Amino acid sequence: MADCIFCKIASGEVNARIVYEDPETLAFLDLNPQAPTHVLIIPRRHIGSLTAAAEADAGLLGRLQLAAARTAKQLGVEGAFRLVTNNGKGAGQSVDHLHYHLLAGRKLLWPPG
Ligand code: DGP
Repeated sequence: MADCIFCKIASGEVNARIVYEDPETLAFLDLNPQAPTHVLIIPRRHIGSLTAAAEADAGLLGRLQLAAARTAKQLGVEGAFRLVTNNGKGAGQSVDHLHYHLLAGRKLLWPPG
């Protein structure tokens, strides 16, 4: 998607602090961190949101979660982290490219606000 900031990060056109990558997924530091560790995990291919994912994306969705777990281990936060996606504007989604937030390094309240 030409005007998608996360597609531009995935293609290397826009810089980001990448902490994990494989052929299908990418993890990079959030520009506006909400916790000491705040990483975004995205598919390289554009999918607008979780509800935009198709049956054929099932494998990719699983690999995104494995990428998140690997990233958590790499950053030493595998014992306590939260993985969350905001789906839709009403839930706080501001970038229309599927992404999971990996948050760690502080007390994480439940329920989230
Ligand atoms: P959400 O509100 O759930 O759609 O989360 C989008 C996140 O993306 C938000 O926490 C800020 C982050 N973000 C937006 N633009 C950029 C960018 O250009 N670079 C990086 N690293 N993060 C970005």
